[in-house]
Amino acid sequence: MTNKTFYITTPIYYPSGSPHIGTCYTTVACDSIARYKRMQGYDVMFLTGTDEHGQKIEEKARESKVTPKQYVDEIAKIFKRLWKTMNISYDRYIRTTDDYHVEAIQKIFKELYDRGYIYKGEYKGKYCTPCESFWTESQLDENGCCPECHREVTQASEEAYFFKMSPFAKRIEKLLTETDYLRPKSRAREIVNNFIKPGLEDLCVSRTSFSWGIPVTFDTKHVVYVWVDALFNYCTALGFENSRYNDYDKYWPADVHMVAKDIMRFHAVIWPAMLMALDMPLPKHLAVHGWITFNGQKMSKSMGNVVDPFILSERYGADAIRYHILREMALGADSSFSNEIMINRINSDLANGLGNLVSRTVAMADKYFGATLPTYREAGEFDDELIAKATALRNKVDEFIDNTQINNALAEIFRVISRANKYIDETTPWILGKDESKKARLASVLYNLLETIRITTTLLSCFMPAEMPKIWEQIGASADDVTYDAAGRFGVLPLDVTVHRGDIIFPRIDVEKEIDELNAIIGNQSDDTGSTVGFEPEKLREEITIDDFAKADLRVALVTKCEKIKRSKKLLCLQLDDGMGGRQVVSGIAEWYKPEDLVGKKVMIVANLKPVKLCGVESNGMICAADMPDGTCKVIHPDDALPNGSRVR
Ligand code: ME8
Repeated sequence: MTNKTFYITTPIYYPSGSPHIGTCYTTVACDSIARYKRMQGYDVMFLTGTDEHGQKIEEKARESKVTPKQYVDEIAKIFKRLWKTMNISYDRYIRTTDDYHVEAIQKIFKELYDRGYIYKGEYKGKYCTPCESFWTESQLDENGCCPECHREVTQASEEAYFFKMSPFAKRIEKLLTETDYLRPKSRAREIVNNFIKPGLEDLCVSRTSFSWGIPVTFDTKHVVYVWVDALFNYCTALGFENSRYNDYDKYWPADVHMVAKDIMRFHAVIWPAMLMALDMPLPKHLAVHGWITFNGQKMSKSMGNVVDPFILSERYGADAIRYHILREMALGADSSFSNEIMINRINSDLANGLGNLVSRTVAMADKYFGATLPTYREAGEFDDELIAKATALRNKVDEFIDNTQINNALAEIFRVISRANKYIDETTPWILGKDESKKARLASVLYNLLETIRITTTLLSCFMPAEMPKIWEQIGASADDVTYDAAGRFGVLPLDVTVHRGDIIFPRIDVEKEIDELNAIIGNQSDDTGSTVGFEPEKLREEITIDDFAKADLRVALVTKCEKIKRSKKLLCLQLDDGMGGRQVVSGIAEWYKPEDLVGKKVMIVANLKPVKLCGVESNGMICAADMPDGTCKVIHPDDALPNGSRVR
């Protein structure tokens, strides 16, 4: 371990709504960079967490008839489960309700007050509760709504403390325009023109109209504005103004804060201003990425276009999902998500590109040399170019990572993978294999391919940590062969390396069949996701007539047999006596029910749903179930006296 440190942070997430594939982007991106830096020998601190105070959370908890603390406790669990599913290697997880953070924020607020940067006044203006943002009349959109999320704002008028922004305007403008703090640079001009040039307004930093926040110690009817509470998490999690940790001197200032564009303003203007007020060093970089969009809108649960990361990673593996979102998003720009683009990307890059390269190379080494390469060699045409590209790759990837350009790093690695596949076509090992006198040449070709696989997969292991070790096993690479140092050299594997044929790493997906199955799941979300965040009753759907309802044929049925579907952790296959000769239904409830829990029980089914195949098993209808506050769900059991097949009206 060197004494070089590297500190990277994600935003801390609001515990509201279901996490979706967009939610995962920042954390997956930070995780990949953290893993890369660890591989380079840095002492890394990778921080994530949940932002648990504020009016929005107080309101949600009230609607759900639980305390705010009960509400956030449940949702923090869901985030931790999500990060486990996505293989996120965070070093520390902060919850802003943690005692040490609360204590530190109180000291920080008091210090800002004592330094004269916070004063008492009256706030009059508009407040967007979903965004926890104050707006002036002139900042509202053309409909008088929040300029960020375009939802309604409320009139707020209350005694409040304010933070003086104007003393820092000049320094912030310099930070944004003359340094490499904000990436990409194009966004810096946007901030300067929209917020700094018109004159920085003082920021309202306390609220009195609700209580779910950190009390101001010297005026306890006020709670600290949630963004002040939230931004300082990056320091309190290291032990700043608290005794829980002792890492502030070691890791601060942060090397990279990564955030999406909607919270750029807070991190580009308000955050540096508050640090300046406390004479603290500023973070080195703020990397701002765009949104993952769906049908042109920011993906979010309330817009009804969520794509569930739990379902997707169960179907394709977390590595494939990580790869897809990282590869699609260029820093600063939005990236549009669709299941079809994702599946095509997995097929072209992971199945046809990388997977194929590995399986062809290992199969040929096995076939022509009984798995162990001989030590004789014969160099030939095309070798130099492949070797040069593979050897130069690591330094190029280093540069992209240092500039937070993950998509470019991946594109560069996959260029070398494509080059290796082309090398197979150029050198035609299957022809060399037929001729005893060409064995030395064949051994060279296969060795060069194995080396290229070793280098590319070593680098890729930071982005796709689950699958690469399986490839190393197949190509006979030991732990010493897949280090950062070894990724910069060609010729590391022993000359007489032994390969081990194994499973296909990224199997090809049948696009049409897969899309059908995904569509069935989308129409059936509450059954299959297992990730619906509780406490937030779904909004009522659009009104329908009695005739619309009559189209759905709901029936009572008895479960006669039930078993798990082998390829899925979530699906159960149920045989039902439906009073009409029987039927088979597949349901996404395996996480919550053992097959024996359901046999002999009555259930309610949607009987006239178009049949679909889920994980290759035919499903004729749907079992009705309802969401639980903790994100699980429960099957609805009708009265035992009801005959099988009776209609539910
Ligand atoms: O803003 N595309 O929390 P948050 C890409 N608590 N990234 C997305 C995304 C999408 N569709 N949706 C969410 C907050 N994100 C505050 C932060 S930090 C001191 C306080 C990502 O849960 C993106 O990184 O609303 C965004 O910045 C983050 O989720 C947090 O959003």
